[in-house]
Amino acid sequence: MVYDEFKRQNVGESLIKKEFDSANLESDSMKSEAFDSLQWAKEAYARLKQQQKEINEDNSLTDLATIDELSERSPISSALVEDRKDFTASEEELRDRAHDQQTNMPSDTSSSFLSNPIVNDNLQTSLGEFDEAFTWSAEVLAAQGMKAKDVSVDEINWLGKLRLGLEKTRKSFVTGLLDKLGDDPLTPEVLDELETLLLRADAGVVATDQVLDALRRRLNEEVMGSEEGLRFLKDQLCKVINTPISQSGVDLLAPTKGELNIWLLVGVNGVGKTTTLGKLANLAIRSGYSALIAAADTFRAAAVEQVQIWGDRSGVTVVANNSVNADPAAVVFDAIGAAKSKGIDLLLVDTAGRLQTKHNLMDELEKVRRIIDKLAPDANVESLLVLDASQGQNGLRQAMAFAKSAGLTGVVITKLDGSSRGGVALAVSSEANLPIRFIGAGEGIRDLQPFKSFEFVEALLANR
Ligand SMILES: Nc1nc2c(ncn2[C@@H]2O[C@H](COP(=O)(O)OP(=O)(O)O)[C@@H](O)[C@H]2O)c(=O)[nH]1
Ligand SMILES: [Mg+2]
Repeated sequence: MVYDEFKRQNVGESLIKKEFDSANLESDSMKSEAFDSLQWAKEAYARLKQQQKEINEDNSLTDLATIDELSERSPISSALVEDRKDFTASEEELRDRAHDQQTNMPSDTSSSFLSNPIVNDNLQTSLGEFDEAFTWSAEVLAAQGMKAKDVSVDEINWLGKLRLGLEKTRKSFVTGLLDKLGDDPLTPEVLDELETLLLRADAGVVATDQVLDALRRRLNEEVMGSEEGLRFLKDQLCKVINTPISQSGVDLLAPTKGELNIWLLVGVNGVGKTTTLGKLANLAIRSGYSALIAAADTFRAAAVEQVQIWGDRSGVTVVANNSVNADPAAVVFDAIGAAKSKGIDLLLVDTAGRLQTKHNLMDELEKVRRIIDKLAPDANVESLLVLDASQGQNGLRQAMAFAKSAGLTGVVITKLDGSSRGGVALAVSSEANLPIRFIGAGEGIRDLQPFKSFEFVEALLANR
């Protein structure tokens, strides 16, 4: 049984429904006297510790194992080896190629992972201490209705990472607000302050007005204590972010098994398209989907090499054309052919993002879209705009130029770690009216997760 990370399947449907039906439900369960979140956290920790122990015992064996032996033991490495044998080259050829690529790695890309053996990417992440970070993450998961027995180390670690990543936004935003608020009831002055803070965090005018209007209306009706005010604020933020997600009819975006799903990653240079594609390929393999990558950023030779390395890290085949300035649409053409003949679930398409020749770029994207529509009219096509959070609303405006050519269906926000403009998630939802699908908070292969507004808002407004 594979855990589907796109759907977060073990969590069950009730969780997602709850999040959408009423944002208040989570807080109710958190406040309920019968529910002891510390006890929940302890239970979850004890279970994970035990699980970790078993994995470590297993790993001490795998240290000595060859890749062939590994493939028998783990479904992920077996998919990796299968795919390689079947579709491209022999294990040895692949290693040689990976080695060549590593030595040719362009200096402007992250190379921190190059010293790691490929298989390491697929090992489970490790459990940290039972500390405040763990209990906070546990509380957020419990509040969404998750059972202590269903928690994974990945979910806990991700939430910790997200909270840490949003620290800069939080410091300039929430800390000021919480100081101002203290333990007193909400006042109109606090709301004025909140307005400034939201705008400064790049939440945009539309979302800020919407949230402030709701707060002012509520305040006219009754006095709100600080805790109640904060909960109401969180609910309003969730509401803004959830609007386009609910409208899309899809809570969490996942490929449909047994059908061809084509996801295009578009956006300006340097925002993290290729990195996101690499992380998505890994997420797909970890979740039991077959995947294929089309290296359709043909503008720079280094771009193809970069994609190839990401493909190798997850054992996903990359369709590329190494000739100078090859036609991206031709690469996509080949990739769709290969995906169809292999019955691939998810085809990920990397695209170019140079702005200097903006016009050509838009033509190029339109051409890619036409090829997809013609060759795979029944495919589930997603055109995901990749946005660098650290560029805030400026980045959003620039990126919206892609909307028409690429037929955008969703957004991936990257680099939430180290950005003070995390509020841009609100601008994306309210101004571009696009559902946020994934968020990236780091350069590692696991530093990308399906987006959940509740977790995002909890991390954004965490107390510390
Ligand atoms: N800190 C951080 N860096 C990221 C993230 N996503 C991508 N990057 C880095 O951003 C740089 C550009 O990424 P790349 O994927 O090549 O961008 P592209 O030009 O849009 O394909 C690389 O150095 C990545 O490692 C993220 O979530 N956090
Ligand atoms: Mg790229």
